[in-house]
Amino acid sequence: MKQKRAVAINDISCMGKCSLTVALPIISSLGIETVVLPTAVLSSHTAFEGFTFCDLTEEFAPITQHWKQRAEEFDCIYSGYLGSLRQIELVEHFIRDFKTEATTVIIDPVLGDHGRLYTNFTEEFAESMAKLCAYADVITPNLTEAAFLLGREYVGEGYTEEYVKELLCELASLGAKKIILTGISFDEKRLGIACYDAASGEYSYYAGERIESMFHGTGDVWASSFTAAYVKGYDFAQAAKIATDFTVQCIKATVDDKENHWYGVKFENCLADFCIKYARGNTLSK
Ligand code: PXL
Repeated sequence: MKQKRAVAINDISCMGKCSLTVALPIISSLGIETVVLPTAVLSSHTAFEGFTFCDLTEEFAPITQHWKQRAEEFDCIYSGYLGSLRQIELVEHFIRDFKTEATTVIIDPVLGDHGRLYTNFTEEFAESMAKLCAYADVITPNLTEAAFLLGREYVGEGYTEEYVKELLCELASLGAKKIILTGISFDEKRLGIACYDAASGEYSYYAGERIESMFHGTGDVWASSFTAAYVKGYDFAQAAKIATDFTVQCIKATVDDKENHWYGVKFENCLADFCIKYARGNTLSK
């Protein structure tokens, strides 16, 4: 019987626990084959000083042509950090070439956090990412990314649920079918996600415990565990809840050791639990 298979399009930050070094173990842990399409190799993620960056854009076409010749298929295309405008274009081509009726496209429009774009990103890049979102079944921006995707002012706190619903509707107008806004908080104790299904108009909010500590890579941990659970067959809102609970657990496993571990969470210590809780059930291709 066929195993479910996802392709993760993201960078390899050799050190720092984000992008592919997080996506590969987390998605694989639920029994899903995880094919990788690396967009760049960095010595570490960009929050480390002095990181190196080797762009892999030129590898994109030969790798994907090889897969195309072999008529490879994917149950899920999951894209994250993209290094250039050209790469956004190539991901668009990739989706056009490989998406079938059975393929779920999940785009995490990685752009920034805390109201600021990550190093090397521009507003033009954000505009292009907004166009890519039209190809997605699910997008998973945080509030910073939502603001840049929509060309709106960033509001990081003191917002209302009405404001969040307005953002979700505007994000849906970019063309994605389902939207999840991450890092949403309506009180000091809880932090969570707001989900919107454009077809049904259904809205839901789920929050976990808010831990007053910031770690890099938690967006990737969230998006990877969401992808794993969604491909596994959990529904949209269930998968979003699973990812939220897992991310909170990973932060809790790290918070006592923040001095040594500022660069990423100790998700490895939580993987066995994730696997035991969610790996059973439907892993077979449609
Ligand atoms: O976690 C998002 C991310 C992915 N890849 C690289 C990054 C970051 C965030 O800083 O620098 C290279």
